[in-house]
Amino acid sequence: MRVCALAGGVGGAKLSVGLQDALEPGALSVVVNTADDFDPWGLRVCPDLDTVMYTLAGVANPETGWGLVDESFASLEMLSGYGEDTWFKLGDRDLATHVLRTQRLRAGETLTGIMGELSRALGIPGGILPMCDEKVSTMLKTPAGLLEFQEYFVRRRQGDEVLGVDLKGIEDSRPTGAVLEAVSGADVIVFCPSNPVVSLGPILSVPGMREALAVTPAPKVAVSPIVGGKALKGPADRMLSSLGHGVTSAGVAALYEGLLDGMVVDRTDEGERENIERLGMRVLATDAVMGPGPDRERLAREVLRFGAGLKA
Ligand code: FO1
Repeated sequence: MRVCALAGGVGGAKLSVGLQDALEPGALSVVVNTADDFDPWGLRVCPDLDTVMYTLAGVANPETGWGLVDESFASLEMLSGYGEDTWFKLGDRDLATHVLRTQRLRAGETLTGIMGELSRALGIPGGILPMCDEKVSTMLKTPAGLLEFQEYFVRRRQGDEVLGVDLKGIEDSRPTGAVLEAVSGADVIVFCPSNPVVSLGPILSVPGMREALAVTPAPKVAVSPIVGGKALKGPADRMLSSLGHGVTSAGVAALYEGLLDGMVVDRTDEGERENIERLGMRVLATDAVMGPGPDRERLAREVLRFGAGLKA
């Protein structure tokens, strides 16, 4: 079975590693949000791509979910000594990824090609696919003005109310050939439990992506990132609320209306079944909050079984 997953950062990476463990080597492609990318000190940093890559390679920091395990921060301390503001914690080993990626981008290689090489070097059998090769930047409208995503997320600790989302550059982007192949060749498509606004939102906003998903016959299933009215991680609940969406699994399902055949929700949200079914989706209520280790593969297998049965 070939599977194409759509993912943001930490939450998407968790389910992706479960899918990788549940599938034959090479059967998983993960299409990853790149609208969080930015360029501190002139280096192209791609937080969601790297989070997925490090997690699938088994080298992610298990405490934060992002960055590398056994990391040191001597370079950052040196930058701080020069008087630089070091609010974004780039580790010494992580820096190697950004240095190499930046050098290769400047040499004219595509982000897709570079991530393919880096992830193969780390021993990942499947594909880690940027949503597009063009630069797209999430800009958030807040009472404090327009904020770049990492400024909002890391520097200001998600403390600002989000009043709007602008995806700078999205109109000039398009799904890569690798993304289109992964979508059209998949037997099941999985929307990971990532933030529907700023993680999966940008992927679905790449012109042509919704159409590619709509025409492929594979069943499409999402895992809700909202459980009992709260986000599993990050500011998704507050963002959904301030942008006028329901802070429920049904609210998330509404954002994916017309695209999905099924939605996996936590047992806590069994009561939302009818609201979701009204949107034309089937519902699986299970233990959708992933614990560590094998729990990820357990949920991945349940999602795949549910997905595969949807069009049978
Ligand atoms: N998240 C933080 O909360 N603080 C950090 O200092 C930080 C550094 C960082 C470095 C590299 C990387 O790939 C990710 C990093 N993240 C950090 C995570 C990341 O910025 C966010 O989790 C995502 O952008 C949201 O999906």
